Parts: sequence; C-alpha cells; structure tokens
Amino acid sequence: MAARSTTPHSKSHFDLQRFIQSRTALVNRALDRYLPTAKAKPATIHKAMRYSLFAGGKRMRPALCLAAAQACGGDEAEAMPLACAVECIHTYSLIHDDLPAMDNDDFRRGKPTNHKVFGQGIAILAGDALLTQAFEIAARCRGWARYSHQQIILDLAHASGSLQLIAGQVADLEGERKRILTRQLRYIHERKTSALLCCAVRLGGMSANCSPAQLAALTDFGYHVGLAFQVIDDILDVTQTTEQLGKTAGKDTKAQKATYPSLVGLKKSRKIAEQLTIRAFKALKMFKGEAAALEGIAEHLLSRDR
Ligand code: GRG
Repeated sequence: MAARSTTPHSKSHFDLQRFIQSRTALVNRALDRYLPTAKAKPATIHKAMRYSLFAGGKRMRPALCLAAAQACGGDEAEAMPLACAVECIHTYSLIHDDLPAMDNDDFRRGKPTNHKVFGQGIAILAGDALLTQAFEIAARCRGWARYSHQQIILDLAHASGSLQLIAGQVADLEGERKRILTRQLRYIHERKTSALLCCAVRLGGMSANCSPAQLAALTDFGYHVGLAFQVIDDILDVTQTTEQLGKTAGKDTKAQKATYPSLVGLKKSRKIAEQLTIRAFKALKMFKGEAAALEGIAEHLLSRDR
C-alpha cells in the first residue's frame, strides 16, 4: 500500500488493534451511561435509540476524536463526551438515511434497519432524539481556555447542519440518476462524510486545548481522511458482499448514484483514496510522533474491508 511507505510509525510501535478495541469498549460504556435506559418511559423510543446505537458500528469517529486528544497531549476522558456526541449524530444520520424516503435500506450494522424493527414513525423520532441527545452530551464537556462551550457546540452544529452533513445528503439525493462531475461528487463527499469525521478530530484537539496551529493541522488531516473514507466506502459498495459490510451492498449502482468507481473506475478510485491518505499523513508532521493513533486509524481506514 503506497500510504504505508510515508507512515512514520511502523505497526510494531503502535498497537492499533488494541487502541481500537479498548476505545470502543470505553465509548460503549460512556454511551450507555449518557443515554436514558431502555426502560425509561416512553420505553419504545429509548429501545429504538439504543438498538441502532449499540448495533455494532465501527466507532471510527469516536476513535479519531480520542486519538486527536492524545496527539495534543490531552486527557482522553475529557474528549469522551464529544466523541460520544459525534457517534450519536452519526447514528441518527444512518437511521434517517435508511428510511424509505431516503436511501431505503433494510439492513444496517448487520441488523434490520431501525424502521424495519420499530416502524417509520419511531425510527424518525429515534434519529431526532439521538441528534438532540448529542448536544445534551456535548454540553457536558467543561470547555477549555482556548475553546469555550459555545465554540464546541457551534463546531458540532455546523458540521451536522444544513451547510454540511445535511447539504451533502441533499446533493446526494438530488444527484441520483443524473450525470455529475467529479467536482460535484467531491462537494457531496466533503459534506455528507468528511464534515462530521473532521469535526470528530477537531473536537478531540479542542478538548486538549490544542494550539491554533495544531487545530489547523487536525482540520487538514480530518478533511482528507474523511474524503478517503467515502472513496473507500464507494469501493466497498461494489467489491464486498452484504454480509461483509453489514449493510446492503451494490446500493449505489442500483440507485444510479455517481461514485468514484462509477466515474473513474476501481483502480483510479483506490489511487485517489491512497493519495488522500498520504495527504492526511502529511498534515500530522507537526505532531512529531505524538499522532501514532491518528496515523494508525487513517491507514486502517484505507485498508478496511467493511
Ligand atoms: C435529516 C431526514 C434527515 C436525514 C439526514 C444526513 C443524513 C440523513 C445522512 C448522512 C448521509 C450518510 C449516510 C453519509 C455516509 C457516511 C458514511 C460512509 C457512513 C458509514 O459510516 P461507517 O462505515 O458506519 O463508519 P458504522 O455503521 O460502522 O458506524
């Protein structure tokens, strides 16, 4: 893999598997604490929220958030509410994305989609509730000398609002069955995928009271990793099975959606994902060895098979 040759850390120095496993366990425990219990009334909505949240997501956004805090010398526990808030927003977006009025999918995270189990009304409300819950959780962070509560909440709201995450989804919906250019595809990827991923990285840095230069580097890293993530997602959609992905494979082709593989082919798409990852590595130069977890995750996201 081309990206590996530019990675300053070999896998022998950093145990990524261990990092991901341990942080996933911590994030799951924190999410369980932050959310109302499944018995809290009305139980249906809390069961539905928990159903999708604990369905087996890869937890890559929280991992990136915690890794960014680590890279800036912060305490990962301080970043935890922000890591969990991003995961709640991500899960809400998946629940809504799967609805019949959107991407109409029956399968997500290896299980029937939320609306298949709870019905469309509850699925819409579960998504809404997770979005709201995210801001309640984020409000629990303490705020830092350089980054106030207000700035943290603004960052999260901007990434998930109508100029970013939602804008990407709108362009995605409107682009179906249309011929679009790579420039327009990049616009969609920047918003529907990269914005929230980048926000996770930025919030991790902010929780460590990072310097403005560090925040700029993390933003650069998050932007490029986010784009690479979606290119790989497009590739996996046409190369993997539904069982491997835990979500319906081949959906993009069926919906006649423009993707990197459909526009430039699989080989060039892989090259683009590698180049974006190399670009992301370069952004981490200033961390001089403190960003091993971020580098490891970026490399893992490039070579992932689900
Ligand atoms: C407001 C009605 C309404 C809908 C919002 C914003 C939105 C719907 C959907 C977001 C669009 C979307 C699904 C983008 C794709 C991002 C992506 C590649 C998600 C998959 O992420 P993974 O692979 O998933 O990290 P897991 O399940 O592992 O967490």
